[in-house]
Amino acid sequence: MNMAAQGIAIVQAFEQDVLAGLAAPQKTLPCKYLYDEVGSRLFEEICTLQDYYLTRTEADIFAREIQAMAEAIGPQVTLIEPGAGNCEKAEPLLRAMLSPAGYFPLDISPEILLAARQRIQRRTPELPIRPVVGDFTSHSVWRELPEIPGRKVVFFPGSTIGNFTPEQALALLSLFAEQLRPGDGLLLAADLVKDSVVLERAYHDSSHVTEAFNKNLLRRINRELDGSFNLDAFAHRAFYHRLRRRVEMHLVSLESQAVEVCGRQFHFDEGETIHTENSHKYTLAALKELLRSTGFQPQQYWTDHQQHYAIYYAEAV
Ligand code: AVI
Repeated sequence: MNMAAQGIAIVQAFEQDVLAGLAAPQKTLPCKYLYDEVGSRLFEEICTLQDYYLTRTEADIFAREIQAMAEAIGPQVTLIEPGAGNCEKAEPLLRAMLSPAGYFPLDISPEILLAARQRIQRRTPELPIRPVVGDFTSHSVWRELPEIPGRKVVFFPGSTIGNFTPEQALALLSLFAEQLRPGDGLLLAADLVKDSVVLERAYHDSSHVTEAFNKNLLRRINRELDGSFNLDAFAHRAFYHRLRRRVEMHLVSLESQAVEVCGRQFHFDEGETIHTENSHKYTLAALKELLRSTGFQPQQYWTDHQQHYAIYYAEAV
């Protein structure tokens, strides 16, 4: 599929997913749709917030351990990054790696990918870079990758794995494993279970940026799907669910109301919510188990001194 056709398919999927999600008994919207242009900018702002410890903790681990990670990955490896965005995390890793053989970023946004390719190519003109546009959870996108002769490592930073339910995480890592040969690798970052006050502050920040990020999804539906959401009639809610080990993000209807999307009406009771995101938190043991059960042999992990966050290197078996 070319990039234009992929763009159309993504818009159609948005409409179908929103209509199905709002018709479900627990209204829900897939969190991948939080990232339109404004949403992506708001997420970048979230990453700079004091309350949102994840980004800086991951950055500190990378800064301290990048050499050890590059050694674990080994020489002449092709790095594949699902959900690469602006590819900023891969750049220092590629620089630390010994003679990287190539870089394949996968993302749904062609503009961001192409800008990133230009930037990286300017700095490392000899590195083969092949961006692939599409949803990395779909098998078809992986088929767009050409045959890679040498070793490959899938790089999945940002604790994006947390935004998948345990079943979805199993399916996703199995999908990664299917692309790999024995001895290929996976470098996976995940946020760890911790004090619920710390977790809830990260998703209900004092500057209200996460609130704007969550509500922007309604603004996007209004714009792209002819929606009639009144943003002031919804509130942002984020809480840690101890049993499910996840922070849930919701939009709470502040009144009984009807909303139109694509000419269809949806009723909201006062207090009814749209579940917009899960952010699962892992223990080190659960992470190891997830890797083992999806065809990987965990090799090594790096963490911060508070054990708030972990980056695991595992090899495909
Ligand atoms: C992208 N992802 C790992 C973020 C997270 O922490 O789950 C998305 C996010 N949602 C609210 N704040 C950040």
